[in-house]
Amino acid sequence: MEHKREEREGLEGKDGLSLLGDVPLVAETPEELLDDETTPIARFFVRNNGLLPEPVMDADGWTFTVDGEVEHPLSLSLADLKSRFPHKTFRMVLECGGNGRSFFEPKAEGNPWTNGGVGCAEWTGVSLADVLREAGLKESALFTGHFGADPDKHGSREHQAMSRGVPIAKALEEHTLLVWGMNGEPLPFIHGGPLRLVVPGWPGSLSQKWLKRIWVRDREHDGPGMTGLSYRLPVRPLAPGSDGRDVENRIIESMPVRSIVTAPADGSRYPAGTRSLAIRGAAWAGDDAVARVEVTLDGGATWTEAAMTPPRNRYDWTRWQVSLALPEDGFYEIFARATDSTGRAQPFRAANWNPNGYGCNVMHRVAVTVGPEV
Ligand SMILES: Nc1nc2c(c(=O)[nH]1)N[C@H]1C(S)=C(S)[C@@H](COP(=O)(O)O)O[C@H]1N2
Ligand SMILES: [Mo]
Repeated sequence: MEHKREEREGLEGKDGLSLLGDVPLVAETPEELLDDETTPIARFFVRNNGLLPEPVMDADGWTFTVDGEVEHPLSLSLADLKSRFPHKTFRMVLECGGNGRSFFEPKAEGNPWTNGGVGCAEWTGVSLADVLREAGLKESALFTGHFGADPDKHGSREHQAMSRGVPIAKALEEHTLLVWGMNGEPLPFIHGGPLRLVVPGWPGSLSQKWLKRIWVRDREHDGPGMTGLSYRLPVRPLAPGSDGRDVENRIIESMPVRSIVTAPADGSRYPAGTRSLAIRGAAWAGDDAVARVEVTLDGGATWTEAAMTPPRNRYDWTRWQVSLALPEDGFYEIFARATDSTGRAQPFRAANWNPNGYGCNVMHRVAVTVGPEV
């Protein structure tokens, strides 16, 4: 697949991203640029469902509201958030629900992500739970609904570009943050600054950018992105290519286990006689932990377990590395397979086909040549 790599409005300061869409702006990160422990802002993917909101001059003056099934509806500025609640910083993976979509056969609807709709940044803000506790949840509080300031892709301000939400238990996790800082800097506008949600482990679409309102609801939220086939998976496995509109489905919660090879880059060439290959990557598993990562050079005939660097905190990714002996010159395909703490591993072939192409966690393939081209 050919991706254009160029500068676009909204992509200033970005380095080497592949553009998947212009309006709305969507750009992913080639796997080999995800080789840092903390993904630099310059390399962090961008996913917009609508147009950009108005530029913001006074970040601390940004306000948002909490209303619905609460005892005391709140209207808070970013300055209030910073001064009234304990600050938290966690390094956490943000991954688009459609990451990996292009590997489904037949093709699924939507942006053709390869493996680069993901990044792992240090997010600074406050726990949404602390703010919801101040608002006082009623017993009827079951779900959140998230609203941002961005107009939809036709520029309409009456229609939300996207408005998703989570069951209250997920909203009350300590790691679900209202975020104003990314990698120690003010949250960049393109990533939702001045204020966004980060709901780790679940589809990135829950992490509302340019956050203006949290509507606490007494039922599953039904904004754009919650109904029909959006961010839902069929309850029973579908035959690839099925219509899928009339089958029972439910919202995606935790994202599946996945690993990427971040070095070497696909297509790398090594001098003849090279007899060992240093391989590195990252792995993550939604709400779960990564139990192990294994690497094969022979299509799965033999596997070698990689060494893992422990994650800093829950929802951080796990960096891994391994050095493999090369028996001779020639062509090698590297596959990395992560397994989560419940024993689920990545498949060799995209499984769980669904019409909108969510949650594809097929193993990443990287081909390298040692010596002259064969
Ligand atoms: N307001 C708003 N928030 C949004 C979106 C959007 O279109 N509008 N896109 C969502 C999706 S689908 C993803 S994957 C993440 C991407 O965040 P990023 O652009 O900072 O990488 O933001 C989410 N939050
Ligand atoms: Mo997304």
